[in-house]
Amino acid sequence: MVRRSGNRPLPSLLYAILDPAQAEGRPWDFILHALLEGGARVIQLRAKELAAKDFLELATTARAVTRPAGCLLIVNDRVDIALACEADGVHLGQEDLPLSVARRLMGKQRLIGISTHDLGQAQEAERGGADYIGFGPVFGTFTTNTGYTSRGIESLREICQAVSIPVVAIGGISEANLAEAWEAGAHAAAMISDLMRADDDVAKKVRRILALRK
Ligand code: 3NM
Repeated sequence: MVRRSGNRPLPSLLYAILDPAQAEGRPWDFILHALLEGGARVIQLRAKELAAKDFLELATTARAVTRPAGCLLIVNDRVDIALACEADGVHLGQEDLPLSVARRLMGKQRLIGISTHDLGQAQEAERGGADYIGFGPVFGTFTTNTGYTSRGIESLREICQAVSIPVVAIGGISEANLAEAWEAGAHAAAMISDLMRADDDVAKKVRRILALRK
């Protein structure tokens, strides 16, 4: 497991989310390898449509390749699967297990990220001991219905100034606009569809993204 250091627990500006349901039929293991080859060092597994057994199989396979690559593995929604596959962390939404319960189960060393959509939620997650927050949707997204309108770059900036834990911008982030999220103070930018549906080589795309901030 990768250990946390201070309040910078995410070692990358890109928070890649691997979601097989968004991959338009491309094999998820192919995308996973391409993400790693391109240099992704934080990967979240999101598999809302998979049965627990299948999610665990995916997560266990992903753990086996992310560990030697030095890539953090975060499991979306499922504390049980995060623990079972020895992930580095779990990412929880507002409707998932409460942060205090998740912390008890996950322990101090593993990361817990919380999805937030307004200042109150962001501050509550920080007070509760989250290691980082997601904030969004920053831009319009067709990937999920968060129930929230696009928050915009200025709200992202406000959130980044209001909390001291890392903020991961999410929602409609693409290669074309993620620099705006970084400039607003986001520690990292999360991407699903722009990565899963990349027309060209996913590894090349990740390389191009990481090169934007060198
Ligand atoms: N959470 P894409 S927005 C999973 O605002 C998710 O919390 C959001 O997908 C939030 O990169 C979102 O394809 C979808 O827009 C992100």
